[in-house]
Amino acid sequence: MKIKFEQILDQFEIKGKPEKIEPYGTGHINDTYHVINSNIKHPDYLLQKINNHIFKDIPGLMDNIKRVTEHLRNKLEDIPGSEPEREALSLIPTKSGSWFYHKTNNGYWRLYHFIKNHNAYDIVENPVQAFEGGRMFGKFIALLSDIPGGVFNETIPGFHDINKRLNIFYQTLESDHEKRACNAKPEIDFVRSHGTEMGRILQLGQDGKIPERITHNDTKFNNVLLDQNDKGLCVIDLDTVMTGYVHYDFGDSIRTTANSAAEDEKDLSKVKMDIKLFEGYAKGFLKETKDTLTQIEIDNLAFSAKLMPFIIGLRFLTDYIDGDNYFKTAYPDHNLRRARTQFKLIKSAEEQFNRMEDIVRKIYSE
Ligand code: ADP
Ligand code: GN1
Ligand code: MG
Repeated sequence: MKIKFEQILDQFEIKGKPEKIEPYGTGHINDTYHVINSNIKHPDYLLQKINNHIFKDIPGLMDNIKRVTEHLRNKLEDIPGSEPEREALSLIPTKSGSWFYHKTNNGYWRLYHFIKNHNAYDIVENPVQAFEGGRMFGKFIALLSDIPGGVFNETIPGFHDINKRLNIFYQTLESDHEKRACNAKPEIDFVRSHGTEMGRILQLGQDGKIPERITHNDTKFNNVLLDQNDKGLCVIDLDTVMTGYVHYDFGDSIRTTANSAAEDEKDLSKVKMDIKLFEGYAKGFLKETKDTLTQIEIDNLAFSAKLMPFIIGLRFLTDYIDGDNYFKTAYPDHNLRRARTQFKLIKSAEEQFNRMEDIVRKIYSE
């Protein structure tokens, strides 16, 4: 069905006149478009069709985003030298005063200011970029630590709950309705042999040994924008901001930041945990969070760099076996390839784990 962009944009309080609308970015979940304004005096916009197969409570999700963006803007206004308009996402309201537009059979749409002159990286090139990413995601947790308004809406129930993810995996494997499990034997064995050890963070949380925090929960490196000089600019993709453990954010970032190759690299010999990138990210992240985090949280940061590739690799593998219903894919075994890179990254982390732990300890004690 052809999308009637003009009619959708007309619902929002926009300035100027849209001249061009182009698909934008490499996200796996929402449909994203850059709306280019005909008048350069007015801003460009970022239009998104929110994935309502994945997010079942869009009013709740948008309420979370409104709270987060407003709080960040307020905090940034008090930090000298900040540019709140560029350093926090800003939603454009609809003409009827809502933060999203919905029409039956036409999906759910939201509009942000487009943050111009940014860099977004699927692969990190050097430890300075890694540091900036770490600093931004660390600052994000720090700035949200005093957000008022109570509990967040849980936009995807049990999003990083390892037990739930394993249960879904084993159910999907049992049904194997696409007859794909036979193509993924080594990956299935990897899950079987690693599942138990991956319960550690959830167990620490359930035992009350690590605190719940407001976390981003989708901290892959292309979800932070850097400026044109590669200085950290803005944390984006706020759909999954909700209660979590700091390890979810640290580990998910390391998964993409310190992987020397792309998330879907076919040549597994290129996939490694790059220790310099790990160190760069950890330095940036701890610069912003080390006064807040507890000793047990710190002690488990390096472990989270195995946990998050496991959880996300498990989700890619589950989606592959299930017939690719969740993540956007570009070719038939795309999700299997993605799962393979995650598991290869874990193997590389296992080989260097003592060093990773030493690095975290050293940065923390400096
Ligand atoms: P998804 O959930 O599909 O990953 P994102 O919210 O991450 O969607 O957006 C997809 C891409 O769009 C991002 O990776 C980034 O490149 C770009 N993007 C998102 N928000 C903005 C914004 N406000 N300004 C400029 N670019 C943006
Ligand atoms: C999705 O939305 P995006 O592309 O930034 C996914 C993450 C995965 C990631 C893997 C809501 O992130 O959980 O880690 O793909 N987001 C959601 O690349 O499922
Ligand atoms: Mg994204």
